[in-house]
Amino acid sequence: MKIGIVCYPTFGGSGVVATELGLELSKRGHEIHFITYNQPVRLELISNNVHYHEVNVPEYPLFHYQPYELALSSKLVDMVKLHQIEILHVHYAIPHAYAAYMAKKMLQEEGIYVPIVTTLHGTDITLVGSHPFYKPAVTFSINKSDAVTAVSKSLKDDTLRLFDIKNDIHVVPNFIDLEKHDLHGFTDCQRGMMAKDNEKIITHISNLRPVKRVQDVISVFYNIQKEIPARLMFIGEGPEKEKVEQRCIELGIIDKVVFFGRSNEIDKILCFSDLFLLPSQTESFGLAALEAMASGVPVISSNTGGIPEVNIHGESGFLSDVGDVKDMTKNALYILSDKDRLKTFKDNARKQSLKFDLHAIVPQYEAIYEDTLANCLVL
Ligand code: GMT
Repeated sequence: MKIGIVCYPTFGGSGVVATELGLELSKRGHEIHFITYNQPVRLELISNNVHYHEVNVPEYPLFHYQPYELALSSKLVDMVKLHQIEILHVHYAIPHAYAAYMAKKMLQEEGIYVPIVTTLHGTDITLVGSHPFYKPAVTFSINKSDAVTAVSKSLKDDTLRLFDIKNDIHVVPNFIDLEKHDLHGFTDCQRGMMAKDNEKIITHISNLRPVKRVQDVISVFYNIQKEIPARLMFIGEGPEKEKVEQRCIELGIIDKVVFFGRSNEIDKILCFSDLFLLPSQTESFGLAALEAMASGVPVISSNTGGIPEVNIHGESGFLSDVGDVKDMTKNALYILSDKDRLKTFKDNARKQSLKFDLHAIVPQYEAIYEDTLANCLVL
């Protein structure tokens, strides 16, 4: 199949999922065309059947806001025609589903039919999409998609609760390339460079937005390091970064915290981690938690959204109410304070991640593409 993938090219989970999906589909013989405004961060390899087409939005003094949707729709029309793309898979509804629908209508005028699969990722439904400013356009573009998927059951339920949806929504969970996190094949785990032998390594990865509640990460870590020697690894950049640094200085723990910024070496950092913290306000899935678990790192998280579908309470880690720093601290210390217990939680975390093996999940997307194409031939 010739598949066009539209996504955000940034470090966010939706872009990561879209990129990993495209790369795996290309290995399975499909021709993949990424269409976005920058080369996706995890798209290191462009090959015979992986292509990248940049959407450019020229600046013009009249525009207070650059019309990205318009440029994207036009690019989609051009790329579908040039490369005979058969299906468009858009990740994150805003504005991708809307732009794809416009492209589809323009192409129909020329007798070309290209169906759209929309994958809902999280805040395109919860925090942003359901805002009255966007809701009518998001509802319309979900209903006009030829197939819709959500990355968790919780996100599907939220979508049906918040919008008037006429379409079926398929739950296709996020996935992980377990080989990349293969604990035995990994030889470059330089723990000694990051911490002393007696120190536990706690990790948090996110785009440091308010929804991630990074101040709770600091609070939990502060409590942990009062009881046992520990260091905190912070991966990611975002609007909360300065406040986080300032708080670490105020609490006198800045020398125990390492800020990696936007790192492409997530697997190396997770390799030497003992515990992962994800205290988010809302989280449709929690891809970062899955990546941690695949590296054998137990997760202390909030029990919001789709996280309970990923992190199993008392097995791969623990879940607490949003903002319950005390409970998160108690659970973290319970796991970290006993060597054998830590080993059990690490093994369980890895075992739980096996349920999200990309070899099991990617064929679900292929089946949706095939059904969607077959249905549109019937129409
Ligand atoms: O929705 C967002 O906040 C952005 C999005 C992203 O691009 O990072 O994150 C969402 O999609 C991820 C991939 O499906 C999920 O793992 C995240 O849980 C989800 N974020 C939220 O729901 C806050």
